[in-house]
Amino acid sequence: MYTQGLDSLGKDCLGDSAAESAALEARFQAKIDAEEKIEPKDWMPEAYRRTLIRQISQHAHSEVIGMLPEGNWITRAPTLRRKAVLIAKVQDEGGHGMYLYSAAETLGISRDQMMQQLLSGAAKYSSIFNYPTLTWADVGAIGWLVDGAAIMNQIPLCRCSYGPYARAMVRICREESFHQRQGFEIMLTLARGTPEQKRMAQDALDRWWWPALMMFGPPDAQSKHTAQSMRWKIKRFTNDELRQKFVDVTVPQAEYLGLKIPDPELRWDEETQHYRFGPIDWGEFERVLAGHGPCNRERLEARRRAWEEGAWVREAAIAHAGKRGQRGVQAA
Ligand code: BYC
Repeated sequence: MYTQGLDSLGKDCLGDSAAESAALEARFQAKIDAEEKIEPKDWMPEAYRRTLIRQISQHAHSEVIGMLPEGNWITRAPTLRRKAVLIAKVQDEGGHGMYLYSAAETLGISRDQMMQQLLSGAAKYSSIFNYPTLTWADVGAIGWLVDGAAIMNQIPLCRCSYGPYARAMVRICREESFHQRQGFEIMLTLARGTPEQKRMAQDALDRWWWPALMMFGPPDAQSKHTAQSMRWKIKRFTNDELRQKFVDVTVPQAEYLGLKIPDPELRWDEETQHYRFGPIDWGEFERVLAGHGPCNRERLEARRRAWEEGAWVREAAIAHAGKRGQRGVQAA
């Protein structure tokens, strides 16, 4: 539905003279500068469209792949309440993926194409989901740190210049904030539990801290997309700015839990009024992005299997829609 008209807009542009293209671009940027939303049928530069497809589809893939590490603990959640909450959270993540795929479809790419990009390895998904969930405390650490980092990154996306993405993010952020609290509550229970439970919580923090900082992407000096995405108001803050905000809010939370952030260089800087933290191992980040993280292969295998095993559902749904369509035509 949303993609109607995109083709004709594209063709109009092909015929434009350089001066007309420049005028269209200037009008487009003026709209963005005036904080107006860009909607699917509006004219947009091809690079803006491509950037959004890349970011939104990768975001959708991350949500769907992100169901796997936590889904791994549904059968082993320690109580019925924990199990019910975890099922709901994982289901929310599937839902976020669906809104985001729909938002990306408004830019003229199909869900099948996005899925092929994921399964072939052409599209990325968040590095964080290539780490294993070894204990129940990891479910707490994911909620607290991973959803915490996600919120920090995603609240500004509610003001993204592209309307469908911004609107999808409003609902997603509300749910993410609930997810973050349930994770923190698991960590609090463990941190105030037996010495063994506290050790489990500390061990989870030790393993998830640095990968959570990597979620914000490469340092600004190496981020190839940030400058342009900021001009287009897709991104409102740089990767390093968001990483710093996350550290500033999370360190006091760790102190409240009585847990220690695994960074000997971490300290409060009176002058800047921010926490200073030690160097991030960007070599590890690059290895994970290149497919060599602890769980990359397993995650993609699980998605491939789900895609193949779901083929009959997609075929049945298409056949059903076809029959309903025919009946509709006959009734008309
Ligand atoms: N992992 O120029 P840069 C969740 C890539 S899901 C993998 O800074 P950009 C949740 C980047 O794509 C969380 N790849 O890029 C779900 C680019 O490669 P390409 C997902 C990364 O786009 C379930 C290259 O590195 N959140 O919250 O300006 C349970 C250069 O980077 C990563 C989103 O997707 C990474 N960590 O900035 C719990 C949010 N970082 O595409 C929680 C939306 C960078 O050129 N996305 N890369 O091949 C964004 O805000 C931005 O895309 C990023 C990267 C900040 C991630």
